[in-house]
Amino acid sequence: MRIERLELRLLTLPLVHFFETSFGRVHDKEFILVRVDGDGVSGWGECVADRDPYYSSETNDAAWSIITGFIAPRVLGVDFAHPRAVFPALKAIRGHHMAKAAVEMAAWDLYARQRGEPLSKTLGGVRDRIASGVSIGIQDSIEQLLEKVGTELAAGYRRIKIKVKPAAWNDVQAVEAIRARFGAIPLMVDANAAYTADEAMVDRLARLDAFDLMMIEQPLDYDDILEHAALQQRLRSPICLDESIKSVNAAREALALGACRIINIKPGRMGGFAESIRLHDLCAAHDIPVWHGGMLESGIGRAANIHLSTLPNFTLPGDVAASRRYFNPDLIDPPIELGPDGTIAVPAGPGLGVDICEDRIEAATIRRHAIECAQA
Ligand code: OSB
Ligand code: MG
Repeated sequence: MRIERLELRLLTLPLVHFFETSFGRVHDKEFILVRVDGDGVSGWGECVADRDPYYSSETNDAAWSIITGFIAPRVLGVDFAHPRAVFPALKAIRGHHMAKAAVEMAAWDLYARQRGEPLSKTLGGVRDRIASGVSIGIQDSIEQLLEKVGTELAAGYRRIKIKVKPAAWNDVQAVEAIRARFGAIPLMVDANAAYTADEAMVDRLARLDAFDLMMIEQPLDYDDILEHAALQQRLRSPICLDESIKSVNAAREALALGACRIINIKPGRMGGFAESIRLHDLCAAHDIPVWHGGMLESGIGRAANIHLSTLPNFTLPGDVAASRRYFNPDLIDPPIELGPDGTIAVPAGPGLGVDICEDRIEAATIRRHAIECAQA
């Protein structure tokens, strides 16, 4: 596989509903799309960096400059026997996993399309449908939150995750109200690192712990594995790490110290599919179940997430949900839909297997840049 041309675009798309986490509320999504071309075929990758360095230190501006200045020169015109060779070829560049992933995942799509096989097959997947859950942001009131939970349960989603933070009614009262209204539904919370390890905060987490949660996601700081290990000792609920698992090495540390019992895999955070597969395999060897996280992706990144979710150790429902929760219209047609049993079909065509609406991409593009291989 040889990439002859790489095109970057920055897009904005309005969200169907605002999304609020412990670091703020967003009404639209700004992201980079990467298109790579080789042998008359195109591959697509969606970058999950954001406008702001809040979930991660990477921003769209940083990713743009790293891709054009450092990643593109290391992949353009290079003969890769397999897309798993792309991440190692970028070793000289430290960090910037989301920038690397956008290009690496486009290379996997290109390779799978050139072979005429669905990406799930290239990645080693074993399923043709994936179990789907939802991530519900912080709302304006408990009543609004309960209404959202009711809507998503009625749609058939297999588990509900709510965002929490240690303020007002945004954690213990919210969970208490959901349990009172909906009973023993599969429920979990995601704090996006909003708690600290001091006694008052740990007490607050211990109160959440009493509600039979499937797991508590990333309660403490994004780079603090030691405190998560101490906290896991005090909680009955499994801790699931998201932000803290920035590499396979970080996961090895977390598992060795007992900092979590579940891991959320996001290929953007890991630097692409190859590192995500290594993380998946490491977790399987330690009997640690994994699920696929989400970053409010458009249909392009969403399709990629669906393909990766078909690997065998993705045994818990992930944050990969239907397009209509995010964008209307989406950048793909037909959009990703939820079946009545709370599962999503894995696209069967070559590569991502979805029809990309280039006219919609064009309309949402605010900046673009193409780089061609010198001898192409
Ligand atoms: O922590 O999982 C997270 C969205 C943006 C940034 C971080 C996270 C999330 C989500 C949304 O929880 C998942 C989704 O529905 O795509
Ligand atoms: Mg999370």
